[in-house]
Amino acid sequence: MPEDLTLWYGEPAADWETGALPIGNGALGAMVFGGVRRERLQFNEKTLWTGGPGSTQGYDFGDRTGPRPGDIAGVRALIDRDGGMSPEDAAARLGRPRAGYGAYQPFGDLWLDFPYAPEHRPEDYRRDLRLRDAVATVSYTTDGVRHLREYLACHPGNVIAGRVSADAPGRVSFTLGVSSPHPGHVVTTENGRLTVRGALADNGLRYEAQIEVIAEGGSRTDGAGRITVTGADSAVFVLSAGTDYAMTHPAYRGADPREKIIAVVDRAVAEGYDLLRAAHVADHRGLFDRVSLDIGQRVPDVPTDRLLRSYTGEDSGEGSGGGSGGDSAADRALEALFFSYGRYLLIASSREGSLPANLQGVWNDSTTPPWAGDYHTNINLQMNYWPAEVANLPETARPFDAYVLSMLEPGRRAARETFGSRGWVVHNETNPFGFAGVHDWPTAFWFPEAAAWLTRHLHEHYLFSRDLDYLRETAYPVLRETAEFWLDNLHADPRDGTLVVSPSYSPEHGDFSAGASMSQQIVWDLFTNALEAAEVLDADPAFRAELRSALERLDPGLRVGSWGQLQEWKDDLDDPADDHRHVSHLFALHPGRQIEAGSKEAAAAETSLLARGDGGTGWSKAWKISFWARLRDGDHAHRLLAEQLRASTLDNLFDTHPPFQIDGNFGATAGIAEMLLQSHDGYVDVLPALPSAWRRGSVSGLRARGDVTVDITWSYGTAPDIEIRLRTGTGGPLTIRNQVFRGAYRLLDEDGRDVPAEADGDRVAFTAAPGRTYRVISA
Ligand code: FUC
Repeated sequence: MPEDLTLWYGEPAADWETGALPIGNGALGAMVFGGVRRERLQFNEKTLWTGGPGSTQGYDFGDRTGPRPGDIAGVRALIDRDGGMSPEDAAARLGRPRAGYGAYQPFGDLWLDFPYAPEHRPEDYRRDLRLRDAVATVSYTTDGVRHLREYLACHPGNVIAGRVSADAPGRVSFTLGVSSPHPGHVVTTENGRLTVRGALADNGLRYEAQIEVIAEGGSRTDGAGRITVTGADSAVFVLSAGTDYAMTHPAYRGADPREKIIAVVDRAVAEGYDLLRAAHVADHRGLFDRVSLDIGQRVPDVPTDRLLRSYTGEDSGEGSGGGSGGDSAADRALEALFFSYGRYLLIASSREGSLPANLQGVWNDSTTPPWAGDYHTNINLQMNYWPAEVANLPETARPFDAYVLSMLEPGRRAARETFGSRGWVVHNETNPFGFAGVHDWPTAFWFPEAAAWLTRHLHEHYLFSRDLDYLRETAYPVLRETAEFWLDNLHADPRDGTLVVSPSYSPEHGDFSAGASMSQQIVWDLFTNALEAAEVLDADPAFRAELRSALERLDPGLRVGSWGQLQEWKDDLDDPADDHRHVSHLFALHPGRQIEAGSKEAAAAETSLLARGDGGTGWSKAWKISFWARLRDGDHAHRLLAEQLRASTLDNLFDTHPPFQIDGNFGATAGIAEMLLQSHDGYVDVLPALPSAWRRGSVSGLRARGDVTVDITWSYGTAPDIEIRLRTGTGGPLTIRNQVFRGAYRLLDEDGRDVPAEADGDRVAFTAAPGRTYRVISA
């Protein structure tokens, strides 16, 4: 396990978005600035939202005022007649202004003021974020004394904690205060504990944070809204925060947070910082350490902002370790760090017991964040969870499941009232208050396919884990219900009789039409997954028959157009000069599995991708890494990763849309995993898209569908040298693909015995026993 997975800087952060460093435990998050005279920790609690029930603007989940089944049929008829409809016209007919939708809110700021004179200059300043520990530190020397602060967000304890220390006794002095951007909040101080309490003006949501300061040696005094530590050897603070939000429809309110927060802070104080820290590091490493990646990196002794600025993405040649293009081993270090950072951020922003990671994970400093800091479901929320399974963090996706399940009830009502159908629906974007309706922004209000796209994640969890109870009890019921929505809503295209989605809108691009490729591909994916799940469970034969016949009539949404492109719409309308950031019609390539590498549709997808180019927003580049990986073009995938690092990554390695939007971090981590391991096509594809810049390396702990954990060590010199270790869970038939099977190799069991296998070109198939380790080595 490389120890050097650290982001570090030689100065305090000047800016929240680009410089401060994130810590989080899923529910709580903080951005650490690392100032010397004035430290700022801007903090969040993920349920602090305006909008929803009780909003002064009024709130109706988006459904009561939404379109009616008749409106939708009317638009469908017009599309049948005219072949399409402009987004403006569609929005005028189907959209409705939205009220009380709300936005994710910052909670407040913790300030630590240190009594240094203004002209004071610290020496040897450093702040960092150690990804393996999930601890942020700030250190500097002043008057010969080394000062150290560290901060962490502990999931087991549900607190943010910090420790301020010095290497000489009695040298720790500061005043801690708290501020909140929300009018009407009240701060009180008692026995070293600050309490911030209030209710949001918009919706009455109650919030509270408590921060206790404990000094070792010296003195602690309560002031008005602040606590001062003087002459201590060290001091610790613990903070917890919460709201009376509950993920329960329709009220979305639970108990006042106070009692829980008191208990949580009391417990943390009683436990003490050392135990808290140990529990935190153990908990974090239990997840983080499962995967490690070595792509030939050598971490140079330069701060991360400089590492980023000197990044070229180039491969300066075997063994040279540097060249005209820059230091390639340093480039590899940034890439490996970026991969691990995505895993770190997912652990920090998505843990059981809170909402899923939103557009900014859990970190937000604005009362009017971009896109409300919400759950966009036409790519963004899904992308957040792409790394969860393959990068061996399935626990982080449980908040996603809980959220999807919580959307069923409001989503059913929206399906019934607006579509007159079974199933459930959610569109382009949603909030924590069951918003299942539409708004009226023409290019981003209509996307009923979102529910199916969300549901595929539940099915994927089964594929990776082979957890039949989960499939039976959690995934399948949702798959079934989502499929029912589309069984009720598909429309026979009068042009050719195929079943199409109509009205259909390829996200944020072009006109409304019938049967846009992405719509069709998502429905294909949903029906195929639901059918597969029902077969595994041997459930619902009549439903299976219905799905099979619908799949036969379904327009598959895969058409090769006049310039060899994969068509985005049923009609051949694609413009080869168009570089729009959404490449939605490649859903079938990734995350879907309808397009197989090497097929004519894959070639068409490649033509489309080349035309769209290597630009785009942060998330767009991240998605393209996975597209190219699925096309097995490792160099092009790597080029997109390089584009993302060069032009869509901030100094704190946050992805930028712009502005900061976390989906690209997660999408890039998933894309890198996709370059190293794929398993969507019924076999474990080892190093399917290895770029030439990663000639030598190893990765361990990635997960493949079929409940398999994979470690790979490779070296491509004159002859490829590879070792693949597969650890099986449930076992069963297993097929592995890699170039090694074309040459001399051995497949061995744990005792070093050859395993009988069937070889076919670049694949071997064998039956794996449960809970065993198998090894493939090139001979
Ligand atoms: C989708 C994208 C935008 C942005 C927004 C949050 O609508 O098209 O680029 O990422 O989500």
